[in-house]
Amino acid sequence: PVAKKRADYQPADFEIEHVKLAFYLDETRTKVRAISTISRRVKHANTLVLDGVDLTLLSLNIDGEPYHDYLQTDAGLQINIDADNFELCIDTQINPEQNSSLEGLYKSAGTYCTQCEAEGFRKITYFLDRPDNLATYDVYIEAEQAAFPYLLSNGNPTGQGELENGKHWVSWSDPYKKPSYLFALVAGDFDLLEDSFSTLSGREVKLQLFVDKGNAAKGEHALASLKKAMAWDEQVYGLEYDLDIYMVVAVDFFNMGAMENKGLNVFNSKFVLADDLSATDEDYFNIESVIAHEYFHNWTGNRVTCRDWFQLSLKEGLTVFRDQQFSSDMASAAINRINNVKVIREHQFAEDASPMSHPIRPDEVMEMNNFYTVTVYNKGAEVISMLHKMLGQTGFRAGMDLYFERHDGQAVTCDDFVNAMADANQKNLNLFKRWYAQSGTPEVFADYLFDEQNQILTLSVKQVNAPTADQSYKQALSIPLDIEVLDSTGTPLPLFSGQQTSAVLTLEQQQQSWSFHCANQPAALCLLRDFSAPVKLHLSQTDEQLKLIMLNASDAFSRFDAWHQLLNRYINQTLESEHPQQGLPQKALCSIKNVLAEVLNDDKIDLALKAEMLCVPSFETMAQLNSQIDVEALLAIKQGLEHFLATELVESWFYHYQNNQTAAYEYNQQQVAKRRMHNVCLNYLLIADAAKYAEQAKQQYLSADNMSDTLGVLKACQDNHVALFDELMADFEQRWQHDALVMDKWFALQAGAFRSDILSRIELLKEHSGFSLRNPNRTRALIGTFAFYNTQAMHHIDGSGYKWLTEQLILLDKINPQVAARIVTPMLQFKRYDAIRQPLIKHQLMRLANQPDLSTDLYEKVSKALN
Ligand code: B3K
Ligand code: ZN
Repeated sequence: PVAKKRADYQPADFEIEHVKLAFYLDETRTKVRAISTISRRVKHANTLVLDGVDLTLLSLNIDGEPYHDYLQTDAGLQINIDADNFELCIDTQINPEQNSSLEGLYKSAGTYCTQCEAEGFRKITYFLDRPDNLATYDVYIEAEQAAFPYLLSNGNPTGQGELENGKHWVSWSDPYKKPSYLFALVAGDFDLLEDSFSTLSGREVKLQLFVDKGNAAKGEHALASLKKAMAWDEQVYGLEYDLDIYMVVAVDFFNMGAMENKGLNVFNSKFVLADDLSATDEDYFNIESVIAHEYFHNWTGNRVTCRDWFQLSLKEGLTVFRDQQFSSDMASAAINRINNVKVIREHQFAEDASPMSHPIRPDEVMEMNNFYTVTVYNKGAEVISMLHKMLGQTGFRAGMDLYFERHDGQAVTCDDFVNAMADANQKNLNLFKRWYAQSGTPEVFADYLFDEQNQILTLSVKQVNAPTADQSYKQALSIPLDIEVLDSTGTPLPLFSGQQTSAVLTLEQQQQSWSFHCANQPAALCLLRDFSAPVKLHLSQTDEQLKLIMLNASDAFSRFDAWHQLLNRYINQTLESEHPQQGLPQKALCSIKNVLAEVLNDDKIDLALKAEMLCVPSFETMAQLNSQIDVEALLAIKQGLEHFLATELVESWFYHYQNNQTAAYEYNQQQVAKRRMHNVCLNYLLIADAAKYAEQAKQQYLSADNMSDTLGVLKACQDNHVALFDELMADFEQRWQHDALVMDKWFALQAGAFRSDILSRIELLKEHSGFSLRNPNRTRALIGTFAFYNTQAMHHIDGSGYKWLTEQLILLDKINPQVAARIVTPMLQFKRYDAIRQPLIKHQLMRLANQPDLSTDLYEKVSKALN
């Protein structure tokens, strides 16, 4: 396979303006007729090149006559034709039943559904399967009525009827031009939830949510979330929905979270279904956010779409930014921001440090599905967030308005977006555009001086952009620093001789300094308030200064971050010491404990933030401290610290455990914070004395009226009380075997347990009647959890984890390459491990590389890693 390059973009010679699709659904032999109205865009062009994969061509007609002047290739059709306007009619046959890649038309547990982004439409019919071909679609669907009473597609329904032999048909028409990746078809039998929304301008929109039979009650939260998202987009961006009907279908077999097909979203049921007993607070949060994300795409993605797939962040970075803004308005803004930053630090920084490093607008792609990444999505959202920070909400909104005014109905580039922002604000953003072109995590080094006599604070900052796997030459970036200066009482000081106590400074050169008025002697500085740029910041501050920030900074992220900086300081000292694998020394442990005790007893700190700060950072977060990963040392540090805090503060944990019981379940922010605190405490209690607190834990399990408290117990005993874990897991399985989404949690808990017999247990679980490699949620729960989160077993020094994972990937790649290519991720960064592990992982990667018929998905990643 060869990579496509962004620089090689060429518009197509022909354009499909309108297409009439007819589907005759059948398990193994679905017939598809596509009648395309085509016009020539480039004079004298005489070859129409259409994409098509795994299709059986039945017939090809042009303007009603059989036509034979074409060539069939692996990638599609080359039709020789010299005409300005013509109608092409192609009949193909496809096999949905056999389609386990879950791309194109496939069957998910009895339901027909489609997934066309990025390049799945070519598995349905021959087409210009590229996002810059915008067409209107009319769709006709025919299927057996009893098994498939609902036949859905994009746009508005235009007709329906019954046929002989138990079949029926429905037709749809979508008035909005769209790229093929937004096409969707669903056929199945469902429970239907209906509601309606009246738009700002007074139009009634019918809302329909389709779920598996018997699950209607579990759709209420998703439907309510949809209405909130619709109202929010009107209020904040003035954007209204544009069709008369908005449909969401939940399916069980889906490669990712959800898909924003025009008027017909298809969702992984994980992001639709919820009720108190079966869904956690996190599930409720995620459903609201994914429902909103897909809805927001209607403008940022569908009305204005991408010119080519290299521009993916145009719609994804922007839509993630919008869904994060929405979530911050709906739930705890502080916790939401902290969690978003964690994703960047734990996963995106790691991706940028890996062989898969790429800019948010990639330059080279072999398999597009490999670029739906934390970089394109989440770093992409941070880049938008920086614009927002620099322009303010009003300026940003003006830029959005101009973007829609200019580009509604078009397929455009990231540059077009930034240009709209620049023009609406009369600002030159050329330098800022480097964020789109450059990969890697900038390191920012800062220092300051205070001239007491003149009350002048001088801040000196420099940026270092180290080479990454994909780019050796780097330029200076434009980096907004949102600053606040605290005095010794923790009060923010007025800056720039005005009243304002915070400011956004933009670093635009390699090195820069600012001198400005500061009302009094600074005691501590926050330079990256709200994580104002996706960078690693280095500013040396004493423990006392960090504590001052922790307890006083006006922004929650800065407080949380100061605490992590303090911790990181001790962790780094240990990592650099002679025996890092002995964990943190007693003195460090005591200092950390004393700080945490203060946090624990500080009533001013918001409960949700407090619970967050009381958790020891994850292995993945700690692994970001160094370019090399010392598995044993990090595990020893983490476990040693947890154990010390658990035992030293055991009375406090017990006290706060008792004091944070929640009343009857409700999904609201107060309860969410309380439950979090409650379960953080329970975890420490079980670490401190598993035998003593087992009864407490069991009681919680037995009396829980919600899944957060149930899972809280299972997680707390997962590594701390094996006997109780096994007992409760057996009970849990009995109780929940009928519920696939809950059973995913069960599989994930099993796969994440640190125990010596884990590999043989996972082997057994693979034989479990509920396990199937064809089901992505299940596969991610069992194999993905092991690979990503079971550090001890996955990175076992004997290499058994790597070997086992590789064997699974070889099997999975044949079934579902997209999912396989996600789960290989932990092995790609093999060079960050020690001298014993490196060759073990490398050996397994080579084994993968040598597989006959390896998918392009895996090939692209594995070959980059081995390069
Ligand atoms: N746009 C889809 C993702 C499609 C992934 C294709 N492999 C979901 C989303 O970002 O909203
Ligand atoms: Zn998206």
